Order: sequence, then structure tokens, then C-alpha cells
Amino acid sequence: MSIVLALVVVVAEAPAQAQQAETRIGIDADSSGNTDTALGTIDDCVVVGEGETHEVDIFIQDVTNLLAWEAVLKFEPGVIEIVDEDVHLFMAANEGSDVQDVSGELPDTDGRYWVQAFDAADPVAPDSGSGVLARVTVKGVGPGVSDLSLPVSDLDGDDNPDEGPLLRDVNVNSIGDVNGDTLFDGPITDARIAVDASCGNEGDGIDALTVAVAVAGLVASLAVGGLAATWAIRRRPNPTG
Ligand SMILES: [Ca+2]
Ligand SMILES: [Ca+2]
Ligand SMILES: [Ca+2]
Repeated sequence: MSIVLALVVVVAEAPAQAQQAETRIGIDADSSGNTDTALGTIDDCVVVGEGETHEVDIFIQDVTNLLAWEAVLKFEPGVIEIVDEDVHLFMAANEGSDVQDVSGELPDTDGRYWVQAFDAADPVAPDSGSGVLARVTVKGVGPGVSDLSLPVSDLDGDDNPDEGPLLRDVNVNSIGDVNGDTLFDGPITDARIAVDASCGNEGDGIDALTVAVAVAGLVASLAVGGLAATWAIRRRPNPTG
């Protein structure tokens, strides 16, 4: 390799190192606008009706050579249920992929749904970049607001997390694991689904305004009513007259 060529290689690689961003995962409450390998607006809450189904996305950003992943999707079982999932999006986007879906509801654990997939392709077909790990169909089953999260949980109470998002790269290294317990330690974005209910703060503001207007209206009508009553009494003919 000539010195000039070597310099060109160094210069070309330096910015790529500097730009390597932290891998992030999360839930987009509304899948519209997302494609397999590109994300639109990440929505934190949607409103659906009881009996209505809706697609949310488990997304990933800035990953390198992802080959397998798993996460527990936590939700409020009285409000929504998980109907279906599709993991053949980001992981299946590159040529030669052979994505296997091993997701399912955890036994005897209301409100926890195991989403798990790996790319079994030979030769390997790992995926890099950003996109949709899984498109999950949820259904409204009762009024209320359900959190949708990908928690890191300590199930046996020994202060060490034993369940949570786990991402493996093509070399079987855990992606985004800082403390060495294999579980993902990077940023995780949660979402909410409101069934026949308001998404929260915004709605509460409107409700408070509605109440204030109603109270003002009541005060006004009482005042007008009071004036009318006073006027009627004054006009009443004098019984003695
Ligand atoms: Ca969205
Ligand atoms: Ca793949
Ligand atoms: Ca960890």
C-alpha cells in the first residue's frame, strides 16, 4: 500500500469512528410512516376504541450487525391485549435473511409478552442501521391507559436484573451492555395506549378548561336567574293593592 493510499484510508475511516452513535430502542405508539429500515415520527401515545386493533412498532436506531434480539413487552392486560407480531421487517430487509420468530405470551404472567427473533441465515445476514424490529398488533379490551414498555426487570428480588432487552451481534456480543450482565443498558423509549380514554396531560388541560367554562356558565346563569327573579318580584302586583 502506498503512503498516499494509506493516508486516504485513515482519513476515510476517522469520521465513521467519530459518528458511531449509541444504539437506542423503544416503542412507537403509531407505526404509520415507518418502513423496515426507516423511522417516521415516534409517537408516545395513541387513542384506540375498545375492540379496535392497532399496530405499534418496536424500533431500533443505530445498531451494528444485529443478528438476534429479545425483549419483554409489558402492558396492562385489562386495557389491551397483544394479538400478533411481525418480526420480518428490519432483520429481514437485507438479502439472504432467514428470520425466525420465537415470540409468545409468557405462561401465567399477565401483561408480559415475549418478543424474540433471530436471523438464522447461512451465510450470516446481520443488519445495521435503524428500523422496525417488530410490528405488534394490540387490541383495546377495556377502558383505561396502558403503558407499553420494554423493561429491565429484577424478577427474583436479588437487586440484579434478570430479564430485559437483549441484543446480540454477529459475534454473539451483547449490544449496548455496559455492566456486563448481557442485558441492554442503552436508552429505551416507552409508549402508552389509551382505550376509550384520553392520553393524559393534554386531555386533562382540556377537561379542566371545560369544567372552568361550565362553572362560569353556571355562575352567569345563576346571576341572570337571580336578576330575573328580582325583576319578577318587583313587578309582582301588590296583593294588598
Ligand atoms: Ca410513529
Ligand atoms: Ca438480516
Ligand atoms: Ca447490562
